Amino acid sequence: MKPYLIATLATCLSIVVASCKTGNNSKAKDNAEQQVTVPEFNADSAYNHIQAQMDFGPRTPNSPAHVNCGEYLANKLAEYGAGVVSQYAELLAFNGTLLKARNIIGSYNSELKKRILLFAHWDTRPWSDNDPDEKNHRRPVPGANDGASGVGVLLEIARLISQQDPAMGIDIIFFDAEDYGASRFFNGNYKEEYWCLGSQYWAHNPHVEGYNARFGILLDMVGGKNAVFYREGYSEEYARSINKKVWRKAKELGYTAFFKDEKGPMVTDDHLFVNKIARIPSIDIVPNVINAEGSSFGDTWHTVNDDMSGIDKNTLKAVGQTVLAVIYNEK
Ligand code: AHN
Ligand code: ZN
Repeated sequence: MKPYLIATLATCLSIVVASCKTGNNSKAKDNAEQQVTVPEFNADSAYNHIQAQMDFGPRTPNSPAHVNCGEYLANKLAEYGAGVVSQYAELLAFNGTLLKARNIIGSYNSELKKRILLFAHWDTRPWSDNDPDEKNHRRPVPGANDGASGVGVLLEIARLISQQDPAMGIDIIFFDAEDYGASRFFNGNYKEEYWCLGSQYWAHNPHVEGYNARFGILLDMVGGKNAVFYREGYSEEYARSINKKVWRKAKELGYTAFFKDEKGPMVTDDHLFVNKIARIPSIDIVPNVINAEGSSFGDTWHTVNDDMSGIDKNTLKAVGQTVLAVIYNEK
């Protein structure tokens, strides 16, 4: 055989070997990409984030505790590596009160177009008007579950994101003035727009011009004992595939006792306005007690008993781990 022919054959052979290797490598890489590791949600840490908010006292809008807790939450997101923006607005409540409101937004991977929005309300209700004792109706709700729990779970998620980068951009919003809806002793007409003032403001004035996200998840009252989460009604209407995704993941992780794969009632909550006004398909993870008397948010809802004794780490874990698995598996 002529020397140049041998050389040509050898070259061809090495190219075949090389491309063969490349083939194997890219297959191995594909497999590796499918198996993301999801961080371990720490329910003790989430619980401590709830306690820290409770230590300020009720976070009633226009109170010093509200101002101080808002500052604390913005600093906490910054400590966990988020880019933080605060939106300040004076929002008009149903009774004519001007609320000095602050939406607190923490962003990760801000340069990415592919984003997930996670949100919860951080204010607490000025009136415990669902308390069995009428004498308590004008006292503020402590807001361990109704307020602090969603924020506590999201702060724990922020802490974990700071340690391990997900493939998606993530925005965490703590909405203000969600729970200032008309009280039982208000004599006017009921309007659902009296609730969720902070999220309505943000939906009309997003923190980034033209802001969009693939989907949104609202966490509301996600720390109660024996909480059961049904696929909420508006979420089914606006973001059915996201409900499916979340309830499927919860089942995979063994949390079917908390996540019941059945349709639940419609709840006027921050996600409604994120859906209707900002047009980001969003779901609400919110508990319901459904029995012969109808449906409710449980015994402590809008009562003076919504305190730390009603918080269960098992519920925090089920919700936190499910949401983490959803966001880390998205690409
Ligand atoms: C209504 O009661 C109309 N919506 C429940 C929204 C809410 C209040 N979430 C927490 N507190
Ligand atoms: Zn409430």
